Amino acid sequence: MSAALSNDAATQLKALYAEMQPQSLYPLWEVLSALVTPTPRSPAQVHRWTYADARDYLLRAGDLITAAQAERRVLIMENPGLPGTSCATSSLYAGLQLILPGEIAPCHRHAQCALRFVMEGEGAFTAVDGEKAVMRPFDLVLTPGWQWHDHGNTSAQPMIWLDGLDIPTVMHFDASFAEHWPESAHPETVPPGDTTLRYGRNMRPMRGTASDRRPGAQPLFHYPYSEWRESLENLAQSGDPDPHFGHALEFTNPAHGGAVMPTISAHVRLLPAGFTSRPRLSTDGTVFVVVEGKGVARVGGKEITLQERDTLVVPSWRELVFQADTELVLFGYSDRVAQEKLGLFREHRS
Ligand code: 1HN
Repeated sequence: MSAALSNDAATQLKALYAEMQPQSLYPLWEVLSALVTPTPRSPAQVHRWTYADARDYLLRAGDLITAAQAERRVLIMENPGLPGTSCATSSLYAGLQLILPGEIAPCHRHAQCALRFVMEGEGAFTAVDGEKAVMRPFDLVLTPGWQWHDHGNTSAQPMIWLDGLDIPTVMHFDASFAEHWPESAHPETVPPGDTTLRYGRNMRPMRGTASDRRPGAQPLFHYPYSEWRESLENLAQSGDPDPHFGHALEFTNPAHGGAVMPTISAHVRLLPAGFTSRPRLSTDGTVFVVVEGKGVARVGGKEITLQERDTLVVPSWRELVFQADTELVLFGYSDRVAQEKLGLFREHRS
């Protein structure tokens, strides 16, 4: 509300509001400027979780509750600006999951899309529709919406990964569905690696044939570190870094060449030692994991030091600068793809 009201009108309006309220009616003019802001005003805060600290708490939880008891033994990385919401950004969730040797996290499926980014351990698996993706550090594994998934650890070491899900997005649309498989693990449907050979080689089984096994829109679910790191290295060796991103690669869905899932985009970037990015703002609040190296993130006047396996969340529309003290490799995921589909995505590069 801009122009001043007479005292009399103001008094009568207050009385009007009080009369309307029991009928769930409110004056827009009192709240309009908070609803339609000239630029985004996320209540989320920039925040870093140090891996060593989070890992310690997670292992302590591992002494007290099994994966089967918990269904998923996860520490939620909740944004301090969004208390009580289990949100890392306004639209995305982040957590750290632990599976100890011999454990199984039981099979279920849900409308929510999930990604796993492996932090530690080797040889445990996520099975997607009964196919195991055997995980190594910094592999990306997807469990797209409504695909059955269970996790198991047949290795001798604890396995820890970051879970990234679109939980707040699904909640926003009131579109959550979930169900449990009748047994703890889905029966093995095909040997590990089958999907990569079938769909991950710029080919696909002829549509409508019996060998076209995977859901058409989401065939691929394992993006190994060994492969993406080699591609990123090649990029870094053969050209100049982008001034805002450094050397950056987006993970794609081979079904259409776009983002990995309908609600989540994921990428990796490599910043050469000594590189400082140009400032950039974007509407997609992003969760980053430090894969290699040391550096600093400068976000709206705050300086945050970054070490290997730290998790950093940067909310929508905060000016972000990365400074690489050593060569710095980052993984990041955001809702960029969803915003692009809705015509909302914006960025500003200086
Ligand atoms: C979930 O299904 C997993 O499958 C992990 O590992 C974290 C957080 C909220 C809701 C579902 C998993 C989750 C989740």
